[in-house]
Amino acid sequence: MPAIESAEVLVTGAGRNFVTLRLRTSDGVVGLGDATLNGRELAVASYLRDHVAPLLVGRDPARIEDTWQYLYRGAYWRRGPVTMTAISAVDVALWDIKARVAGLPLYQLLGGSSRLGCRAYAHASGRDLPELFDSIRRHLELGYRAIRVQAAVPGVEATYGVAPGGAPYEPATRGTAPVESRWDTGAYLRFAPAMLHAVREEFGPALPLLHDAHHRLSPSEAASLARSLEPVGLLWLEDVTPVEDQTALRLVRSSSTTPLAIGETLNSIWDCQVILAERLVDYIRVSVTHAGGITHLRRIMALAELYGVRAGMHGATDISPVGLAATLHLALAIPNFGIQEHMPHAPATEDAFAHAYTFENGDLHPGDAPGLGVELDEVAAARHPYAAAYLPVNRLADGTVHDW
Ligand code: CS2
Ligand code: MG
Repeated sequence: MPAIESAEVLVTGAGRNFVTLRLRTSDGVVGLGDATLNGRELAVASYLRDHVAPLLVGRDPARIEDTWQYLYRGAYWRRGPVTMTAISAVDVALWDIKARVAGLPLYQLLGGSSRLGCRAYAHASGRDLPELFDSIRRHLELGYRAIRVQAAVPGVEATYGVAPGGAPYEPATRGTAPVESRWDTGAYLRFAPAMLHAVREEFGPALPLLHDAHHRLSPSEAASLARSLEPVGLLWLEDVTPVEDQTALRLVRSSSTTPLAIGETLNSIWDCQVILAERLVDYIRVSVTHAGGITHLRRIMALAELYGVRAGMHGATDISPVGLAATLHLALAIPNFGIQEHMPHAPATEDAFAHAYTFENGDLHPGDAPGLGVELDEVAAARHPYAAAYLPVNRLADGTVHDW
C-alpha cells in the first residue's frame, strides 16, 4: 500500500502571497492543495507544518474521508478559517493524488461533467461612471457574459472593489500594517442605486449584473437597498450584512425579491445551515479553499441543492490557481452550479502555477489533465518571496472600526 511520504508547505509571493501544500506518496505521486488565507497566510502555514504534516506522513493517501474526519474531529477545536483552510489543502491534495492515480481529471471522480463549461463573471469598476462603462465594455470584449459592477462613492476615499485607474483590483497591500479606509454608509446608499440604474440603462436589460456590498449594512439598510435595486434586475446582490449573523438576512429576504448571495468567508456547513435551510439566499459563495476542500464543499452544495440554492463560488485572486482548479472541477460536476467568480491572476502567478483550466467565451473549464491539472514551478515561485500583506481596516468618520 502506498503511503504519504512527505508533506511540504510552500509559501510564495508570486503575484501576491500564496501558501501551497504539496503531498508526495511513496510511489511518487504528487498532489497540491491551496492553503492561502489572505492576510493571515503564515498562520495556516504553521498549522500545516507544525501540527498536520507530521500526522500525514505514513497515512494511506486513498483514505480521503477518514483523513478529513481525523483532522476535523481529531483536533477537538473545530471550524474557523485557519483550521478549515489547512484541512482544505490536505483534502484537495488527496483528491489530486486520487485522480492522478486514476489517470482522470478530478471532475470525473465527482460524477462527471454536468455542463459544457462554468459561466464566469468578471469584475468591472471605475472611479466614475465613464470609467466604469469603459471597464464593462473591456470585459465584454474579453468574452465575459456576466459582470460585477463597483464604483467609487463620491466623498468616500478608496471604495471597496474599485481598481486604481484600470490596474487589476487587489485589496491586500504589502506592508507591516493594514491600510485604513473611511466609510460612509449614507453616501453609499445615496449613490449605489443611481449607479446601478445608470449601468442597466446603458447596457440594456439582458446583461447579467452583480454587485457586492461587502458586509457593511444593517438589516434595514440592506433591505432598503435590495428593494430599491429591484428594477435593475441584478443577478445577485452580495454580502449585504456581516455574514456571521445568519438571521440578519431574514429581514432583507422578506422585504425584497432582489436575489442575494453570501458566504465567501464562511468555512463550514454549520456556518450556513440557517441561511440554506431558510432559503435566505439564492447563491452560496463558500470556497473549496476555505471551507474544508472538495469533501466538505460537496456536502454544503448538496444541502444547498435541497433548498434550491445554487453555487456562486468565491474566485478572487487570493484563491490560488490550485484552489481555482479545485473549484472548477466541483463546479463542472454538481447539479446546482450557478456562476463562478473570475479575477485573472497576475503574470507572476501564472508563471509559478501552470494550469489546464481555460477561459473561453465567458466560460471557465477545468480541462482534462489528470488530477487538478495544476503544476507548481518551484523555481518560478521562489523568484518572488513572501512579503507581509494585509486587507484594509475600515473606519467610520468618527474613527469607529466598521466592517470592511
Ligand atoms: C471579494 C473579495 O471577490 C469578492 O467578492 O469580496 O475581493 C474579497 O474581498 C477578498 O477575496 C478578500 O480576501
Ligand atoms: Mg465578495
